[in-house]
Amino acid sequence: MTNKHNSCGFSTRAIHHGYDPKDHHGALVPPIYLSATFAFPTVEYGAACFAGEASGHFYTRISNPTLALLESRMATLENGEAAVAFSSGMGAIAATFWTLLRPGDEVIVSQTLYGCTFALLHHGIGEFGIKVRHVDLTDLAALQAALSPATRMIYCETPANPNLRLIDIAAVARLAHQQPNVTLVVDNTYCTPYLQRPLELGADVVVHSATKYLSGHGDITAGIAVSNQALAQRIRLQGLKDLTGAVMSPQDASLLMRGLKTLALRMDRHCSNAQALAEALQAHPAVESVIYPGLRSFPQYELATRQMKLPGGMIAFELKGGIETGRRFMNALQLFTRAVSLGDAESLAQHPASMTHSTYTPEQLAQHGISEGLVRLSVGLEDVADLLADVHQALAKCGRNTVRQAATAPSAVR
Ligand code: 7XF
Repeated sequence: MTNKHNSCGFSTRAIHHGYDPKDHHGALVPPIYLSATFAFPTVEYGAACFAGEASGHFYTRISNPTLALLESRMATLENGEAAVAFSSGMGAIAATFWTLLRPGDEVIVSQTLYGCTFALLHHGIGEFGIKVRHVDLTDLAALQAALSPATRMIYCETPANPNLRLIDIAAVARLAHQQPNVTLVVDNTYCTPYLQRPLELGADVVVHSATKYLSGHGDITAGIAVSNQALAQRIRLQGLKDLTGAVMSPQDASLLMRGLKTLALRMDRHCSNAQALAEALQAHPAVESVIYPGLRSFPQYELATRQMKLPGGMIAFELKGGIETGRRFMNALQLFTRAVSLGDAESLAQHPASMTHSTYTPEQLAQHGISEGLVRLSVGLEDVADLLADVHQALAKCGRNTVRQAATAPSAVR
């Protein structure tokens, strides 16, 4: 694999790293190796592959040339040594948990997490003898008090889905590493390595839902874990190969590499569109509160500017009148699509309490800072004037009773 672009900038590496057309009949776009299995020249070579003594590809659940190229690109973009590709973000997260945790271990997790990660902790590993402790990781004294000799992992999202709370990765890493055998795992889905690189701040593993900004076009589900060579190899050989089998398809790896080529351009646009929308929402009399790391009113504005290159493409906000007004607002949107997921070219709106975070009970939602009235926007790549016009027309309508109308006419709901 050619690595002559190692010293180049982010976008150059996202486009070129690890590939030279000269080695592939001049093909500009890397070929997709669809093969599930790979021929052994001899029985002895095959046995050496299985013993870990030969480095060739032998079965796609363990490695494949197309996946290997994607993995090397993700590793360089996150400034890690190695990456492992998965069929979904949950595949990457589950494989990381199952690889690094054993019965009797404790995992410290931040207060707010994506709903299925929360479910995996409470209805998955939490039921297999692993103690899950939610700690406010913005409170370093609380983290210090929660760390015990049994702590094996600290896990967080920053910004958190959906309330955008931030964790100071460098500060948490310093505390984590005072103790041997504690791994800090950061879900970097909301930022991508273009906005934030947790490994440079001291994290040990970065996980992603690559379904989102990394692929960027809403046409695949995918996940990635990035770490040092030793940890990545453990996650590959245990978490991927044996414990989940959640391997990414080579076709999806090709689509993901296509997405990576425009990641920097897209993120710049997501962020500038989101900034304009957040400011417009904040200035509107129907809006109760807006959470966006690019607003001066954001409680962790200083941390956001220090830790993230730009404030991201996600906004959470509440309307006066709470969730009833929020529903009317979402049903009145015409350009925004009512859908979960995020990071697509299309702008999306959803209601975390009843959708992405419905794995929490109402009590847990309150306890974990996800309010009932919160509306989440994934700001897309459309023209900002059109997005502003859509939000303004929906805000103008949300005082009126459009709920019954939308409920009886589902075709009107995009
Ligand atoms: O398995 P997936 O590729 O869907 O990724 C899971 C996942 C992991 N981490 C974060 C921060 C995520 O946001 C996700 C998926 N979230 C979507 C959302 O919040 O809209 C899922 C739709 S139910």
